[in-house]
Amino acid sequence: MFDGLREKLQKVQAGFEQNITSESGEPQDIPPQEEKDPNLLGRVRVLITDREFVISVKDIDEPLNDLEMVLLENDVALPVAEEIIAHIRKDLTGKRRKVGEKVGTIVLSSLRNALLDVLGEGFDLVGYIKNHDRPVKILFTGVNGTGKTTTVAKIGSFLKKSGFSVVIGAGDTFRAGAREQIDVHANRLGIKIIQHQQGADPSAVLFDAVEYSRAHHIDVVLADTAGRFHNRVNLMNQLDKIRRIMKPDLIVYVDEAVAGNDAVVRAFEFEKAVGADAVVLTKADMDPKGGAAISIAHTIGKPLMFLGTGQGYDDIVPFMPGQIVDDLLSEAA
Ligand SMILES: Nc1nc2c(ncn2[C@@H]2O[C@H](COP(=O)(O)OP(=O)(O)O)[C@@H](O)[C@H]2O)c(=O)[nH]1
Ligand SMILES: [Mg+2]
Repeated sequence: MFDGLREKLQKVQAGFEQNITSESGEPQDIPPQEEKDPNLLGRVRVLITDREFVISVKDIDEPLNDLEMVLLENDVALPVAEEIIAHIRKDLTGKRRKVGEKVGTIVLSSLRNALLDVLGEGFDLVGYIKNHDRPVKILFTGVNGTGKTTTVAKIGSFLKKSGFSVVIGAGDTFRAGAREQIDVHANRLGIKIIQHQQGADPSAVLFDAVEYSRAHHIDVVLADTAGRFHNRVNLMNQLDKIRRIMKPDLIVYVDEAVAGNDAVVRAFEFEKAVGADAVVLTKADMDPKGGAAISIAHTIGKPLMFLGTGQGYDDIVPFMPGQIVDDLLSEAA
């Protein structure tokens, strides 16, 4: 996951270290009168070891430019890349570095904080469900083929393993074969599914799924829907109707990490049009860049909840910003 970006970040870190180390030079000369007096030798040593380097703008300008290029080349949205750069510039400029203190440690911690700042806090779905009236109704939306249906199945499996009862509403009544696809997933996972005929009104299906869940004291309703683009008026109106009738507690926008900046732009448009409370990015396993994962929460102001990491039911991980950043900044592939 995000291997290309990880590799490039290593190089940028090395660039920072090299520049700061060489540009800062040696500590200033010892005052001559002290140097001549052998009795003062002890005191002078202390002065040297206590001396600090001050990191200046010119030490970091070039590696910061390199970092910005790396971020942009890896699909990080421009405003987000700029925010990261500004954060590090502010943090490092004028920073005092003691003789003997490693440049790498300072740079790493600054880069780490800058990334954490834009990644947000993630979304604890299990915690949310525990503190919420039942059933918790979760509506999944997004464009075609990004992995909504697979994500519904994965999250169903994840929630079942976390001890919750789950019902799936087969709200994609539009695409041929969609009902069968979700039906197969639900059966394999032993999850109850509510479905109507192909072509039926998805609002009616999802309303039934909610009613069923109420009657049977189910914890969570997962509502799959047909893919749609935000500029297709009819389909967006249909989504609006689903929202009014089903009254979801959470709207989850699903897109694929590999779509990079397109995913970020689409998420922004969906958020504006129908709202979104959280985001799932699928196919992170196929994404060497990581730009969408880094940019999406900051751009739309909604947390990233899960990353999809493969085609199996267990290939989904709750988005943990600290873990992602540690992973990105570690040397291990
Ligand atoms: N590699 C990979 N493939 C995924 C992931 N999530 C979904 N897919 C695949 O993407 C394709 C489309 O998924 P689907 O759930 O039908 O998308 P939908 O049209 O949005 O419902 C399927 O072949 C899935 O197996 C993921 O996290 N990683
Ligand atoms: Mg689907």
